[in-house]
Amino acid sequence: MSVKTMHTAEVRELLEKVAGLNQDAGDARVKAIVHRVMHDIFQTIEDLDVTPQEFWSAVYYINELGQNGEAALLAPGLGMDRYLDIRMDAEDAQAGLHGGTPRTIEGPLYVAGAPLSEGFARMDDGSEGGESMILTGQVTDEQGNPLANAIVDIWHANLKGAYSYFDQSQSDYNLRRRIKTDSQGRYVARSIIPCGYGCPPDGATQKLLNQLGRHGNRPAHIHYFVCAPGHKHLTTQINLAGDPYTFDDFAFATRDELVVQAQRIEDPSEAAAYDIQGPFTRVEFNVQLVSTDKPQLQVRHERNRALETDAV
Ligand code: MBD
Ligand code: FE
Repeated sequence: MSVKTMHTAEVRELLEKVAGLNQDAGDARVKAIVHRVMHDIFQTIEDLDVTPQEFWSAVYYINELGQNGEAALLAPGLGMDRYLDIRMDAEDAQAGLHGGTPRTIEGPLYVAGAPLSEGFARMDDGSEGGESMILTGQVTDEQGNPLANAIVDIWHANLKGAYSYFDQSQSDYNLRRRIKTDSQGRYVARSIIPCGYGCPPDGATQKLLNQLGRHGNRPAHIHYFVCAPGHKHLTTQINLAGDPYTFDDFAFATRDELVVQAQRIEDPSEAAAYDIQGPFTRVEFNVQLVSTDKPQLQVRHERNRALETDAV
């Protein structure tokens, strides 16, 4: 069966009423988006001959996704976060804003208000063991001048790929810290090497990924927000080289410039300098921020975030 009804006056009028186009009340922008999206869904049903059975399974799938709180997890899995980044990169290029450390997606697991310290922070609570990590770097402007007092907001997973707050077995703000750079623009974090993330195997996101023949894994990665007055806010991540998923991330966040090679340090005197017993792994990530006088570009864009109040 392949009937065509999208061209009829009946369907056109239905879509207009659905989106409230014949009403004065409401929001014009929302109406325009809903009108377009519903049109495109109807068009998909027509073009692909979607059956009622297929349609209703999709409706109840959305319920399941919401019940699990996984909508913001499926989004990056379907490349939507990456697509928004592609658009922002293109907007920057069009505005002549070149250079700086590349952005990549925020992901759904940020928690606002992590402890803030100057120059150095220990991020892990010492409860897990694991390989000690010294994560360090310098924040500069495009000319390479150090940016003192930049805020480097870092978060990453534990040895199970789980994030504190969402994983209630971890202590508050475990593996989440904000560090203010020193006079040389430097930050140092002591933590543990994270493991990669995997979507909940019985969750709604993985269920759809299975039907697409895809896995739901991310490589070991570390998230960053970096900001400094007069500069563009940066949302990014680093991926640790050598992870089997480094170039096969279900969330499409890997960018070549953001893959870092960790370095094993065996020298006991270096470990002692950080008060670490035995060998550790050093990860260096330098950040270059792009200057802007536009206040709206100096802060992260709005989005629902755990524990976020007005102050950023
Ligand atoms: C993560 O840790 C993450 O960063 C993203 C984008 C999706 C799921 C888990
Ligand atoms: Fe993550």
